[in-house]
Amino acid sequence: MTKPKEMNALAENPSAVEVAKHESDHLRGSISAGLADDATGGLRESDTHLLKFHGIYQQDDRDIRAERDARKLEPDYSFMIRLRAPGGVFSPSQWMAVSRAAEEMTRAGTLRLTTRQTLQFHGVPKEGLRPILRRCARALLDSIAACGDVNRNVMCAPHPGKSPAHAAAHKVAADISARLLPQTRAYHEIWLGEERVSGGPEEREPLYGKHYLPRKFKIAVAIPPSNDVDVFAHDIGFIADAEGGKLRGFNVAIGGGLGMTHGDARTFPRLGSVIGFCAADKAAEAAFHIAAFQRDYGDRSDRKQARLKYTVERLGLDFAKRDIESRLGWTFAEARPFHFEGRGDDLGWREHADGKFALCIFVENGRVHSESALFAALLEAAALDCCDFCVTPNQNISLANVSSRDRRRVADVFARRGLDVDGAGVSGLRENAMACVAFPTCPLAMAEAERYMPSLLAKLESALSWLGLERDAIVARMTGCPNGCARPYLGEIGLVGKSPGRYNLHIGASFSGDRVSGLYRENLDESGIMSALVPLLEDYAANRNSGERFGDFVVRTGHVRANAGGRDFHDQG
Ligand code: SRM
Ligand code: SF4
Repeated sequence: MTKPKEMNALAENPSAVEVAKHESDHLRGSISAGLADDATGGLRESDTHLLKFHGIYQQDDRDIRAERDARKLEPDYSFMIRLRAPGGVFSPSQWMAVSRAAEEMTRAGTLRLTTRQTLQFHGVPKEGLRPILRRCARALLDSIAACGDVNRNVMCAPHPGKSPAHAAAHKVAADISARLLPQTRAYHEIWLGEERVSGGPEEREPLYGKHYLPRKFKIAVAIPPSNDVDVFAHDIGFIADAEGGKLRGFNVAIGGGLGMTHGDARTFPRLGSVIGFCAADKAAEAAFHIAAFQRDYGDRSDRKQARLKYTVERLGLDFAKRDIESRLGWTFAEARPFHFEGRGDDLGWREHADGKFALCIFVENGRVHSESALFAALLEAAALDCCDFCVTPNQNISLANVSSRDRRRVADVFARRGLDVDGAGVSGLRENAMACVAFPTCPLAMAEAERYMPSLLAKLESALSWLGLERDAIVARMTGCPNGCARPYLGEIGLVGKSPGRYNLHIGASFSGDRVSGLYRENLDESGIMSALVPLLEDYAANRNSGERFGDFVVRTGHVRANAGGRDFHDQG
């Protein structure tokens, strides 16, 4: 049997992040001292690694980086905070709190709905971190473990009121989130002013130990036939068996993940592999022990090989399954059949099983500016105190749990501002599109995404309209680098940034998210993207079979081969 790697790798050749964790006193490091240092707007590098475990990223405004550098000024530092919200649900008072915080306490003045169903604040100055986190805490919100080498925000098919199975699945997502939450009080001490008990018992992390996980860890809960959470993109995907509306349990998929590096064939997107079925009340325990397997066997010297997907590829799925089962003391049952149909949101009003209503509103790339009519309308709807705010995995917002009596009041808030809430004016392409943040805040961006995609879509929409495809749903995703934050390798069209204005074009993922795309053309500028895509769309309009999706069409007609991801991802043969 292979020996657990954790301490070996630490002793041999630990990465800088492993060293930072090792010396951090359970994620405290010297963050508090750094916050008190007003000679710089940033923090020490080792602390910036630890900060992520608190849901915070140090960033700088990349639009003005070169200019500041030329003037010998330090980068224009500020911080991004990512909240933790299992299943993406915020109460009306929480929505009001985060909206006001975004408006009053951030330089960006925006709320950013993320692809993993939570909210980010951008542009928080160093001295504003404690005040904003305290304001969130008063609204019973925190950013613990929203980032870092721990289990992140747990996604769940929105939203609890949709059916009894959704309610039960959200409870499971909340249980998983609680069970895998770090136990250290570092967050409470640093940000909320909790006193450390001196001479108390030694702090213990039953799952994470002193070194936490080798890398980020992500979990999603899907309820077929919708795969809106993109369940195969996660370290663990729970696929509900909810036939007849009752949650019976989950097929469990492990080892999914999308991030890769241009030019490094050792890195690749991989779809999660189903290892069996477990009862609903065993899901949190299963998640705990799958994470423990990754804790013990994940690579701690090379962060590019440290995700569970590489551990599974290196040790084999059978080994992983057996090891996890021996930790659990029980075995997974045989996987049950399941079927996914799509990943989009139902925009507009929908009535749900409990007789309540939900209004799902399109938010382009998840960005809500505080000066926009949408921001004001959402705030006013929150003040009515009659709906929950659910962030969807497509970066949209659903106002859920609305009684028939309150439906008119909520609708009026948007109608008065002339806002299109049923998505009638949004093309099928745009409705199913996502772009990651990229410039100006993301330090890893190589090209624009969120700021560029709307205008590229407008050009593609002109082509779609003369081809009669403007209402066709096509899943298109863009990222500013190959890390995959808007899940581009699961787009029927995926554009992945290479350098400013240049993108790799991937095509051929399935509409339901169970097949990744293949690389079709490299290093394209806008005219290259149009010249590559428009003929494909023309071919699709003229020659598709009845009901055939764009991703399936380009595979069937041989424009790209069906790609299973994993080690074969780069094999274009
Ligand atoms: Fe991501 C890093 C934004 C979902 C894969 N991601 C980042 C950072 C924090 C850049 C950094 O490390 O400094 C980006 C911050 C940009 C900014 O200014 O806000 C960032 N990721 C995002 C968000 C906000 C994109 C969005 O447009 O919504 C998403 C936040 C999700 C959340 O609420 O937790 C986001 N990131 C994803 C996803 C999609 C998913 O999980 O479903 C992926 C691909 C799936 C996966 O994990 O494999 C993803 N992000 C990455 C990676 C590559 C990880 C890897 O295994 O190689 C990085 C870079 C890293 O970890 O080294 C990264
Ligand atoms: Fe940044 Fe790359 Fe993620 Fe986009 S995909 S947010 S550019 S890390």
